[in-house]
Amino acid sequence: MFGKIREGLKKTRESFGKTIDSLFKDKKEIKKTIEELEETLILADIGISTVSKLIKGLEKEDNPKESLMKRVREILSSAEPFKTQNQKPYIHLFVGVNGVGKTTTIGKIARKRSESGERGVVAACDTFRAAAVEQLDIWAKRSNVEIVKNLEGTDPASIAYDAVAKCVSKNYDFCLIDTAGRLHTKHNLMEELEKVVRVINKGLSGAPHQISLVLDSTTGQNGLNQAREFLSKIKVTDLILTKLDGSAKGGIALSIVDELKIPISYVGVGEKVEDLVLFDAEEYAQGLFE
Ligand SMILES: Nc1nc2c(ncn2[C@@H]2O[C@H](COP(=O)(O)OP(=O)(O)OP(=O)(O)O)[C@@H](O)[C@H]2O)c(=O)[nH]1
Ligand SMILES: [Mg+2]
Repeated sequence: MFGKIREGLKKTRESFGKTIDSLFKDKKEIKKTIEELEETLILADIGISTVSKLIKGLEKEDNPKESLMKRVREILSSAEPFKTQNQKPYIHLFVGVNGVGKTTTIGKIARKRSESGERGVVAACDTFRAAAVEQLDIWAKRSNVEIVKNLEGTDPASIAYDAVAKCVSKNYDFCLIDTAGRLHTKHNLMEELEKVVRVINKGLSGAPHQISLVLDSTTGQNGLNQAREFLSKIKVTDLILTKLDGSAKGGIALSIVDELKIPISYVGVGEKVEDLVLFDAEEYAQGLFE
């Protein structure tokens, strides 16, 4: 059976993998091949510094394609894999720019946790759009979890606080906190996020246990810039790469791991509840090529 990550990488593989294959099959001068390879890697949204690592001295290798695949594998497994801790309640915060897939990802995780017998809440701290709360409400019902949402005039931090307090008092297993999409360049919104984190920590020492930055893989290198900004403001623990199924820019995962040294925890490969899978460096590397 083919894995979901491989399936999600179909578009990337069709442009990237196929080009690389034909590059190495053409009996051209190896120098020329490496030059073209460099271009292909950059076009697949792998940043320049990572590309340099991938191609350095490749022409001297006995089997350049094999060596390239090995290097890709090494880079993808270079960040310490993300491990969920066993805290109860487990407080998990989701952040990211607009429309990347935060709410959908929360819905998927809520369902998984609920199906495995855990009890918990989702917190609708997106107070900008009424529709955002409704969207989370639908997921909550589908997943059979409670939702904590705003009363008139409450701010995101106080909703997060209420949600955490509820989980503590009811001895729940998890709390998934949704936030409004925000541009990483908007200073006041980033400050609001810092406040949410602070207030959660007041509600439960050591929390949030996980802060996932959700990135849309179709945005490629721009996602890397977003990540840098978020990382400079809050303690992001891991990245969730969504919409891999619609993206030919799956190469971005290499830049993320190589440049930010932050693990990818999950990969989103579609809109349905089952379309969220744990990141697997080996399957990802393989899926880029074949
Ligand atoms: N194809 C595909 N679509 C996805 C994936 N994840 C999310 N989406 C879709 O992306 C769109 C935006 O998802 P949301 O979950 O609303 O994104 P968000 O980050 O909560 O957006 P804001 O709250 O507006 O910032 C929706 O139409 C989702 O169905 C994925 O892995 N693959
Ligand atoms: Mg949302």
